[in-house]
Amino acid sequence: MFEALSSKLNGVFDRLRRRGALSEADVTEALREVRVALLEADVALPVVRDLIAKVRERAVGQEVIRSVSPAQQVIKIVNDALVEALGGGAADDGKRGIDLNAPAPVPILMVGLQGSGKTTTSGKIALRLRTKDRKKVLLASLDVHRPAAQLQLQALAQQAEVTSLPIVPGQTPIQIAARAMDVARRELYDVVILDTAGRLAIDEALMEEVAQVKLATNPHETLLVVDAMTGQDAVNTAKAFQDKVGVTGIVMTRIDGDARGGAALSMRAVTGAPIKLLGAGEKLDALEDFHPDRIASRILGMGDIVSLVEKAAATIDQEEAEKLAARMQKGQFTLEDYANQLKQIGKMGSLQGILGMLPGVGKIKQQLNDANLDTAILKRQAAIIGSMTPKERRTPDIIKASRKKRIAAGSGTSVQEVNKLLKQFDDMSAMMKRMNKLGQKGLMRGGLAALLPGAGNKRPF
Ligand SMILES: Nc1nc2c(ncn2[C@@H]2O[C@H](COP(=O)(O)OP(=O)(O)OP(=O)(O)O)[C@@H](O)[C@H]2O)c(=O)[nH]1
Ligand SMILES: [Mg+2]
Repeated sequence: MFEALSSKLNGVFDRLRRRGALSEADVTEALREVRVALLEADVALPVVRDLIAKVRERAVGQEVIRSVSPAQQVIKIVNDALVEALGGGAADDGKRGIDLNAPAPVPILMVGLQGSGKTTTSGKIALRLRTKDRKKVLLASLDVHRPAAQLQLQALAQQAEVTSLPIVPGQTPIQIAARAMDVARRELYDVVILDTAGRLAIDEALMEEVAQVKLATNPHETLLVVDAMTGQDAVNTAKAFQDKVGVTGIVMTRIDGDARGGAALSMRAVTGAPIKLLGAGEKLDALEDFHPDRIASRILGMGDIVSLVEKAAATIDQEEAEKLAARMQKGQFTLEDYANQLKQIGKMGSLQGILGMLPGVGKIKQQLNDANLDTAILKRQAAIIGSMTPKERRTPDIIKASRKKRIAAGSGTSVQEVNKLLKQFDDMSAMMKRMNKLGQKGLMRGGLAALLPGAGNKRPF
């Protein structure tokens, strides 16, 4: 979501780095560019002003200009200011993630505009609480305005393998909420998620309905769901909800789209409410915790290694990965291993999303877009390898014209594609040799770019 902002800021900082010694005028000029970049990313004006003022003050106060690596210092100061704007200050400690620290059943109320993603997010939260936190979750839809709304939540509950409150036609939202809490108390649920009806705009009647449900259920969390794609409107919506209903946290959805990211940066300052979660896709597992420091790193192009490793740890088979690493080190990496790896990567979701978390990837991002790299390609490659004999997988050198034809036919691809895969595998083997030579330290220093066969090469792997 922060790609445009990230690439602009990187441009500014690259120029700063090239300068070496910085004059005060250099810093002022850089800050002017940072300001423009933030405004273009749709960050609210008062937030931009505040952020720039803070950075300027600290940059002067710390005598950046005379320090050893002035550009790095400026970047560090901007980073810290971004983290603060995103709600990373000490005052916000303990306000991240969903707070379940209350007597069970803990009610969570979901509110927001029409189509912002309340129902989907309810399902996502239910799935996460059941699997990660081992909670017994009850989902209840209070949406009596849209005919299929209650069935939609019921279907999501099934997917998440949690219970949904039986639908009783004709009940009011308050009656449904009361019934949900009653069932939850009797059947010893840990958490009750109450999904409310959306509204087109800040509609007084519906707002009143939410306020009443809130009064009746006394939710421990009132989560406002906003669509990141609506930019500043999301911030205005949040402000209105905060003033009229009161929310404990914000869930920002559709960060998988090309939103400019300004809303996320403005939210905390304008509404006073912390962003707690991010929705990054339509699937139920596309829910991320909001970590201000990690987001700031992503914006500044430093990558979000922590999230990447966490994601990998959750999806990749540890034993498999260790075996693979051992074989790589011994130079025994085969096409079979490659097929296994493809499967694991496929499990982690979109490649663009994964690579976006890596440091230094900004520069090759375009390359990746050009290569149109997506999981569909991975599946085709897996099919190609699947059509090979075990011997061919171990010694791909024996794959000549007639074998290529057979493999292409067997996998429903073309000889060209088979050739491409074999070439790619060759490149990979070469890369692994380089990786061994580079060693761990070199890898850290050069980042991913060091592994690529020649910077600027069109082939990403
Ligand atoms: N790409 C993407 N789509 C999302 C995300 N969250 C929700 N959606 C999609 O947005 C659409 C609307 O989501 P809902 O969960 O029905 O929204 P809602 O707020 O409950 O809508 P109403 O109940 O009508 O007010 C659905 O098609 C979802 O799949 C997200 O994080 N990313
Ligand atoms: Mg809904």
